[in-house]
Amino acid sequence: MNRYLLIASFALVLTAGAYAQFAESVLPNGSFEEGLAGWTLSVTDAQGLGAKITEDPAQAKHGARSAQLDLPGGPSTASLASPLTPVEGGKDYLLTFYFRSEGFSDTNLFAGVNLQFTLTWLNGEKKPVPGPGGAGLAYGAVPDWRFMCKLYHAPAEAAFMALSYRMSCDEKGRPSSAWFDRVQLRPWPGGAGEALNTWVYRVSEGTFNRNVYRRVADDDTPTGFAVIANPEFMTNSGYLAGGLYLRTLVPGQYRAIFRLKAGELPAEPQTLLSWDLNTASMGKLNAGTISTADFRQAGVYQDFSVRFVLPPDAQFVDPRVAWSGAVTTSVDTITIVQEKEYTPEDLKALMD
Ligand SMILES: [Ca+2]
Repeated sequence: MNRYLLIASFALVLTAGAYAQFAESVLPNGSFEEGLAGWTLSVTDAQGLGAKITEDPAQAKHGARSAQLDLPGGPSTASLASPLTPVEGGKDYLLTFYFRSEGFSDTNLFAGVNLQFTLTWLNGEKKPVPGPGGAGLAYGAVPDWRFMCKLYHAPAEAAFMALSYRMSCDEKGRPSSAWFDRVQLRPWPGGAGEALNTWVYRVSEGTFNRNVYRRVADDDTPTGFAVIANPEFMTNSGYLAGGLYLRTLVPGQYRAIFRLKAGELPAEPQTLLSWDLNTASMGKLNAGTISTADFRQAGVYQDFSVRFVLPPDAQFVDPRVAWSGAVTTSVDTITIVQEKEYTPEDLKALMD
């Protein structure tokens, strides 16, 4: 191969690499183009109201079909579980899907009809293992297809994942339907990206629940202040950090860094806190827990870095920490690092 050809092929590799973060989905028939093949349906309808799960050839966000769950009002449930999808334990995965709904509630408050998604992680013997779960979807009707996006860290023992959508209606619920399409679970490459932009927020300046926690002097922080949760003085309630409501972040890839200190590290590890990256319209972009076992040393600040993908229309991102009430915990800063700003091509790869 001559010199010029070499240069040309190198350039090609670079171009391909710019979008390589979007791997193929490992979840089979996520667009329901093969109908409900591979999915497991379960309907409970003791009164014979006509609850059902069908493929819908009239409505689709991707391709020509979607899955439709129908509850005609009255006590009934319908659930739709994905094929068992092979995953690699300890790796990150990006779950994305579209849904829309009719009926439900006019007020966004619960009116007898509930819709949620859950994740079940299973080991090589297909036995469930603990891991990050799903969330409730909107109580109010969502007339237009809504994009959902969430980054998951597969438990170390996981070999499979199953996603399921569950809809339920009680005696007060009105007739309701929900549609799902383009369900994707994409392996997400590991490692932190380069920092394009970095924003540091000091929690002690006010983004915490002041009714519960206190701002205290702390010589271990650059500002000399931190917010503390101490089991001697308070019980578990309220956000130890939260309320930033970041509205200026553009769609892209980010990491959030929670800077935390644990007062002591008990011999028997305990959950110190839970964290999440909450949004107005699409729930939590990522969520998890931190245990005392995750700290190297008691009384020393440590950074906990978590990644998230921000699609358009999230309205805001609120990085939050909820204390578990057991061990004295201090929080210094929340840092947001932008690793990649999505181009229109990236958004197309994420959302199409
Ligand atoms: Ca489809």
